[in-house]
Amino acid sequence: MSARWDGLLLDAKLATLRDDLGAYGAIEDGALAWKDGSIVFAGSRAELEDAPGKLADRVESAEGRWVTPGLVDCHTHLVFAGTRAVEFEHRLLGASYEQIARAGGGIVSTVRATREASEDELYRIAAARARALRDDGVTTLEIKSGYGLDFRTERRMLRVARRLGREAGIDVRTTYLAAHALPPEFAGRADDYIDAVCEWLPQLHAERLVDAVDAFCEGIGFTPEQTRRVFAAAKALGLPVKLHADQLSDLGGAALCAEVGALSADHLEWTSDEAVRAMAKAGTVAVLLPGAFHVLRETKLPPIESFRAHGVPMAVATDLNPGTAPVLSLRLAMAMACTHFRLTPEEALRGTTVHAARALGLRDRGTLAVGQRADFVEWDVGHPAELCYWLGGRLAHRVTRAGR
Ligand code: DI6
Ligand code: FE
Repeated sequence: MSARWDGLLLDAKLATLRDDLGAYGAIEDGALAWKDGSIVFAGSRAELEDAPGKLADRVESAEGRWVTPGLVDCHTHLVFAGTRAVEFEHRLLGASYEQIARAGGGIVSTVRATREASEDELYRIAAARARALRDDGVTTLEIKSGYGLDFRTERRMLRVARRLGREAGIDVRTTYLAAHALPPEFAGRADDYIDAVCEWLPQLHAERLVDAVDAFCEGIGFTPEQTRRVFAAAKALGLPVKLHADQLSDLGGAALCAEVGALSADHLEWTSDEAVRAMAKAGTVAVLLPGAFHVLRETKLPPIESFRAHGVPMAVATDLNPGTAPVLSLRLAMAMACTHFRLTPEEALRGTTVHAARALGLRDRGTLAVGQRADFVEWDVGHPAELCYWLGGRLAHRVTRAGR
């Protein structure tokens, strides 16, 4: 086997996001090389030990572009049928998200449409969304179930997510979110439904369809007690957990995440300072979802200052879903994290790379460093802050995943 690198990119400004360097972990006269899908060199060009043509089979120029790690969207619900555009209109006329949910609309209306869709149909719809994300820099994507709420449809959603991972040019991590809402056939019997959710999990896990387990812990979702039961079922199978926590009220979801060692707690608008301290101790990532905050016209901000003060890593994700976040661009979520939550553009970029990877339990991506996966994006920008500055459009010049 040749010792030469597969590829070498020159004339690149690297935003490595390594902590040991300055802002953005920047290396302005940078070179990036990879072999067998992993980064083998990420440094300044002057440190290359030989002529580029001798080092690598393929040498290319980034033409002075900024290069970042591939973006990671660590919280999406992108497999679903139908839209909720009419519900959007109703909300603008004054109905609240909770009122619509309690009246049998909301999540349950997407469940009806998703149950009716075939696997191929769901795949086709979802692939278009995955493509939109990938084309603007996303190389790793988390996808939740949760619009089936019965065994067959939860399974179908997870199968579609797996197929996206095989065929859509993007890495996919799946999350089982059957505890998302109460399906009509279980009306008034939430505890029985949670029994069913826990019973379905081992079968889906045996089919290798589940990488993690999530729940919606909320007044219109499930109680902390019910959430604990779902987490126990996950733990019995050795699966990591995460949670939709403290989005519309403080039910202690983030604190529960810290207690059980969850990968992440997501949303967190109502999270208390005490819970933030517990998250810091436990190493739980705070996943911020400014798209849902924006669409629901929320005013209660997540405790950003407190996350900073206690060193809780903040990730940023689209939450791509038909109800609260029809967000087809991770960069747009980054922009909203800056404008609504006052993250700096560098924090937002760390939030969709190194911290997002950590929210998925992935240590092999999220920075440009030797040994990391060769997932990277060449951007048509003059400064990395532009990634958060432009609203919409497409800035990714080229997206490389595992060196290809
Ligand atoms: N929180 C969310 O933001 C999504 N699910 C959840 O538990 C919204 C899902 C939807 O409205 O369809
Ligand atoms: Fe969500």
